[in-house]
Amino acid sequence: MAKQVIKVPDLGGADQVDVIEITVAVGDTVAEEDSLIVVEGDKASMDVPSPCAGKILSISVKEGDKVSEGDVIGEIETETAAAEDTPAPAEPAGEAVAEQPAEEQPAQAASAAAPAAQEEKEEKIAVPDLGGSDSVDVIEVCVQPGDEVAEGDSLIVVEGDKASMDVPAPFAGTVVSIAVSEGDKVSTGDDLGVLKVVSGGAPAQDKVEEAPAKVETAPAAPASQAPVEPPAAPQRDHQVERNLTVSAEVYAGPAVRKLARELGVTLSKVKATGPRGRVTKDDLHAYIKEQVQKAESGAVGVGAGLPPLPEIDFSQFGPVNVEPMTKIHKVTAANMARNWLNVPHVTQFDDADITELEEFRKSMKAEAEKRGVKLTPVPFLLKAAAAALRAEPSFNVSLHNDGEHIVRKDYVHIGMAVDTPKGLMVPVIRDVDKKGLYELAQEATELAGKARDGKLMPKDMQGACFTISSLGAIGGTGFTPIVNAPEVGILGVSKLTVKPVWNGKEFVPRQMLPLALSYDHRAVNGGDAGRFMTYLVSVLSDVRRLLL
Ligand code: CAO
Repeated sequence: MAKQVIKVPDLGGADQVDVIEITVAVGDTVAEEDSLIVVEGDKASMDVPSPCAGKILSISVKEGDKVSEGDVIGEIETETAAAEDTPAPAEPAGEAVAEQPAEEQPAQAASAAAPAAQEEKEEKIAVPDLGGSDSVDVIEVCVQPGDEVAEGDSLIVVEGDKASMDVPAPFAGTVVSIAVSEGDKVSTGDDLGVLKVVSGGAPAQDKVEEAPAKVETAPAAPASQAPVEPPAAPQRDHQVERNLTVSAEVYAGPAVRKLARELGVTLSKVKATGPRGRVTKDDLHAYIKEQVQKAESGAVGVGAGLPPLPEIDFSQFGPVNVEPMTKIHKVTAANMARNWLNVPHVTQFDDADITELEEFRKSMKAEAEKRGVKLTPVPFLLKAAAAALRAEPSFNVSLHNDGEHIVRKDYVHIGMAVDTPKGLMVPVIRDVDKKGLYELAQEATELAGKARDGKLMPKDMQGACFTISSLGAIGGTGFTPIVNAPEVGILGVSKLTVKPVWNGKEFVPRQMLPLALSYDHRAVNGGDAGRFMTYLVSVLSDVRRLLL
């Protein structure tokens, strides 16, 4: 048995990188190449693998530390006889990496040396030295003809078995053509395309010669060949940026990591299907698609980072019958979940004294029937709500998608919740403020009939500014309706009851209509809601106000 000091290997020129993860603990037995720590530079992360199999004796770094090449990571007790014979190297683990000095690396430019003149010139570019690995996959083509690139910008990303790297532009210029596509296999010296030098100065073809990026791709590379070979000079940064991250939890390339960061996806949640458990771009897309589908279906627990409810087999408690939900039911479920989660709801309550309204309505019933309409409280509610929306326009708005504007509406369309055998539907009555009670009664009856017969067209259910949900004919003393976003308010109407009301001298029986006004507190303040409700109640209590 022998003790060996483990040091930070060559980081491809990057210094003072952050230790973002310690993947082993003292006492752990590790195999060659098992990840010890994960470090992260400005743009990419990489693991530092164990140079040999053995038992971790100590760890000298902690998460959050900054490390550079040669810093001590810890100590390992080697297991093998060979290791025992070998004195613990004092060199960094990276020392074990097969060094390939820059000067030994072949020039990759397929073109002639660049002229120093100011004239524009097209230059062929070639795949640089891949560190002895041939036939690596092109996993990303980062540019297209016409793109302007700066020296060092990524042209393509290639990936071998263990690492990926970008192939940077050897000089600034305009991409004339790209000779490879995603999925191609390329080797050192292969034609990559043509770059046109942007302006004065030689295309630094010599830079490619000086600094060919390298990547270790051999799947069976011994531990001593860490996944990162030290490339020469300036392009080493790019190599480090593109190294795959291997950690106990996630194995993914920089491009996938970047995309995950942009999309706010926690990579550890993504099911990996790539070689050796690598998370691929397709995996990421599949994960996002799944999340979107779940969210759209209103699946419980999806959204707002809520933990999902456990699946329960109800048959264990008694006989059950599992039936498919109707399409309307599913859409309603998704909408309700979305609105409930997105809209900060407040619900305000009041009772409207509709004793006089009821007297008037009943007195008009016969006449209404002669006209072929049924005069229920709903047309009055529609008319009163329209008047309130005009009087208190703070409710006749929607929040703009950009989160920075309010859309104020100069029309008054009101949705009416209809209970149908297939589920809840909300047809919309247009320009309610411009229509009379008979017209509204007729339209409400027609739309409710269409809803129940499944004959509503999509346009019949669009464009509402506000919704009325009346459960008056069904019963209940009150309920808190869910705002139907992008509307910002909804009125829940419950069953009219006769209540004793104090008139200053005595209690008198009055017909009181319970109202519940839910609103989106992002758009509407309590004061607005109070005014809206007070106005609405005053109109319902004395419908003559509608004439004012
Ligand atoms: N209190 C007491 N009685 C009421 C009432 C109330 N608030 N509202 C209506 N009524 C009475 C009507 O006057 C009518 O009685 P008459 O026949 O004696 O006149 C009776 O109840 C039945 O009315 P209706 O259902 O035929 O018509 P409506 O205009 O009241 O309602 C509609 C139309 C489409 C709103 C209703 O049929 C409906 O589907 N309501 C359910 C809405 C719903 O599901 N909301 C919940 C959505 S989830 O938030």
